[in-house]
Amino acid sequence: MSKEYRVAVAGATGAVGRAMRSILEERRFPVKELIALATAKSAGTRLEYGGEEVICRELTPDSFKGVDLALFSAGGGTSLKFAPFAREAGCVVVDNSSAWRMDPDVPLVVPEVNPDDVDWHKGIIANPNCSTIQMVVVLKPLHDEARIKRVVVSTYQAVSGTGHKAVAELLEQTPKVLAGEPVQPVVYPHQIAFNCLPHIDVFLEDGYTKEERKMVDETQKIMGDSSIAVTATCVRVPVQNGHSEAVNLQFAHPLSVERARELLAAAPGVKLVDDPANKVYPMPIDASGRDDTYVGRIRVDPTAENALNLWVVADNLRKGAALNAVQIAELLAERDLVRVPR
Ligand code: L14
Repeated sequence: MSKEYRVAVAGATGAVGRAMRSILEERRFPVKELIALATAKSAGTRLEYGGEEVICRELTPDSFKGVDLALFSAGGGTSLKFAPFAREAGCVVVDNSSAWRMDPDVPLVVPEVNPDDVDWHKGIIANPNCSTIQMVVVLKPLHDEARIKRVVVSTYQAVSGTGHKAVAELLEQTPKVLAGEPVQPVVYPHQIAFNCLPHIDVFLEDGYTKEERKMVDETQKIMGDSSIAVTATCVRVPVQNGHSEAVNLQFAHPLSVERARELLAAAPGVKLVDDPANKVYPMPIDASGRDDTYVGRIRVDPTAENALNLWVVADNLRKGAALNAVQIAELLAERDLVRVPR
């Protein structure tokens, strides 16, 4: 008999929380009981799991008694405050916020890249940033072959990453702008319909945004190589779901386009979609709702030695968040690590 677990989802009513519930179901994670947790405001919300009604409860310090595993996606402040209560109660946390990612005692895991980092968890495992996850699944096989020295990435990020309210804001602004009516931005600082905002998360002292900083720090931590230089520009675009990235890579050793395609075609979690002659390349409308990370437009950058350009697209709510978190949970279950080491 394989084990079954009591699994909590904290932030159950959010965009990622909803995806976590459906992905646990889809992948038949061994859930004995699903506990839906959210803020007091959402407590009482009727949700469904495995064909049965689940009533959302308020997240409190006592929420984790008898719970084996908690998937958190309720914002950094909530994770900082409540993950320690979970761990105290013997409940392992997979946290989707940025709160714990760079803590040296917390593994930061993308199962296709650094699965063995789950082995040293102390009760909390962090799920990386959406833009970082889809980039590193593509970088990993190329790095193993030709060693990446430098990454220059620009992102084209969908509004769903910010949550339901941001999706609604894009959908509401679009017909208004078409009708020539004024729009009132609420979630974003500026109009998002028919626009691009080079601003995701907060600005830091050095002029970069925190989203850009996360891509640098998290890439090095996940790849286990702080010699990889990364520089990022993160941009919000009026796409509903699915992040895209233009990635420029410089390698220590030569890597042909043909060999890169071969490596990526064989890489776990990656699908090569690269047939420009037939107008075939990855797009967010195709990646949305899917699990793989799509890569195409692979070509030589003739302006530097051993350099390639490519284009990466994935569903930011799935591989960028909920799916990766559930894959971490699966790794923990496989390795019998759904317990807090004492
Ligand atoms: O997990 O798209 O660090 O507004 C923070 C920004 C998640 C996406 C994170 C967005 C991100 C979010």
